[in-house]
Amino acid sequence: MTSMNSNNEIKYSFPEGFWWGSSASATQTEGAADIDGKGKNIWDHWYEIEPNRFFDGVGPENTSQFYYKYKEDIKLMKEIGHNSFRLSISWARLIPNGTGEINPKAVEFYNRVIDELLGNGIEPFVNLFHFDMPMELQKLGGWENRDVVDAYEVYAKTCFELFGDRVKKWFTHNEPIVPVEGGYLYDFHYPNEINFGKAVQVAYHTILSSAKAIKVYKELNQGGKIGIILNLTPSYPRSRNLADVKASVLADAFFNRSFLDPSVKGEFPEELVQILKEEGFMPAVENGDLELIKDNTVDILGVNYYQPRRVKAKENLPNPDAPFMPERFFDNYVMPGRKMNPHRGWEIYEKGVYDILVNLKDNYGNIECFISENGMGVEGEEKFRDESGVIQDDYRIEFIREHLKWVHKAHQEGSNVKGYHLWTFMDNWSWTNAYKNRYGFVSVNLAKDGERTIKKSGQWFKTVSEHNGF
Ligand code: BGP
Repeated sequence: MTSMNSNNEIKYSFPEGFWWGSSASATQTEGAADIDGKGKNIWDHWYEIEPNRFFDGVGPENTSQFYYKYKEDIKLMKEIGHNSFRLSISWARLIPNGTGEINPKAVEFYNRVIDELLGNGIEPFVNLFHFDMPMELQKLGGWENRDVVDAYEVYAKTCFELFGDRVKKWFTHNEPIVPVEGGYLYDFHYPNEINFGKAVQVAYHTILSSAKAIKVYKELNQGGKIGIILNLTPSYPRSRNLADVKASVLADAFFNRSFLDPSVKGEFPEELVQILKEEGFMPAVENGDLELIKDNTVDILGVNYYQPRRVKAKENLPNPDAPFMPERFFDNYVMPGRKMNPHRGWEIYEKGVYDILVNLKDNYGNIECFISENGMGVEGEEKFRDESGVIQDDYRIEFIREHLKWVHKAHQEGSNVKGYHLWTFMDNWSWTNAYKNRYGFVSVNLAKDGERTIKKSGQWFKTVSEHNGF
């Protein structure tokens, strides 16, 4: 068996109760985007006005049909050894206008999903926001507007009150830096602006919203845990030359510590604050905000890790007329000889996951954490399907196994890491990339009404979960 060494022994054994599972998000899996009272979110809207921005012109209307097939899907989760699964609630499904009336059909749906998971011995980890701002709130400026922070607080409280009797792991945001980057710096999320000042305000309001949701959750005393999920891509310098090291420290401050420090320590990285002050980009902060952020930090941290970021000192002086960007302080660096996932064009650097966990142990109070996303996207994965219909994804098994070895080592050295969730359970719709890159343990055949088939990696994962190691 691939999961064991030649003596059939478990070489990498994980602590009792380790969370084995996967993660997903509402907009990427539910489908049913326009029925049963769901309001539009920014993805529905953007697709309506610019379908050409989406791979193969495929939009979010009917993604993977989890809304209809959740029973079948949860059965498959159980079959491949899941004891936990992360999903997100669609804000625009639950509260179609973002504020105001609750959609009873959505309450029914999420109740059924939560109960079905629990009934199958799978703990639901529920995330409140995965890139999907309700359109009615985006019309007001989305996270640029402080009223949206208040609307989010009400939405979060509604979710805790409706589902918190059964859901004991909550997350306020998934990769909150991504809507900042996509929507306000690099043009891959709606509203497609390039405006550093707005990016900072959006980031600040997102952090504030997270602290407010944490406060509300604690006040309700439901006995669970609440955290945030961050993509903590480490920034490695090209060399030990001071200029390269400085470039990596600043890249880290912009892309990791911007959310990590306020979420875990309740404070902002000094280097970043200094740059914002010097360049005139400090966000609007109200009295009491900083205390609120300080007092309401996370209990638990989800870590998403796909690939490292490598940087070097700038080769050229920045153009003073160009819009202000974080890249004013570093250049991206392509390391010669790096290991690649050729099917996605991303570097594979397994030790990165260990470096993140050690950093959390040494510099963030060894906060309780888990790997909330890690995974291997493969374009054109159908070509790996054999005659029996199973995708032979040995490359994914190797990818997961090699990362897990480093997670195991970090745990041996004292990291407070509690689980591993793959991105993702089944192939899903991934924003502008739509169904281009496949990540699932389970394949979804779009030509056959979304037919599900467990991949070889799903079968392998079952043995890992059963043995709590490999
Ligand atoms: C992560 C997101 C996921 C998913 C994944 C794969 O950053 O949290 O939502 O989209 O990336 O992305 P892609 O399909 O672009 O390879």
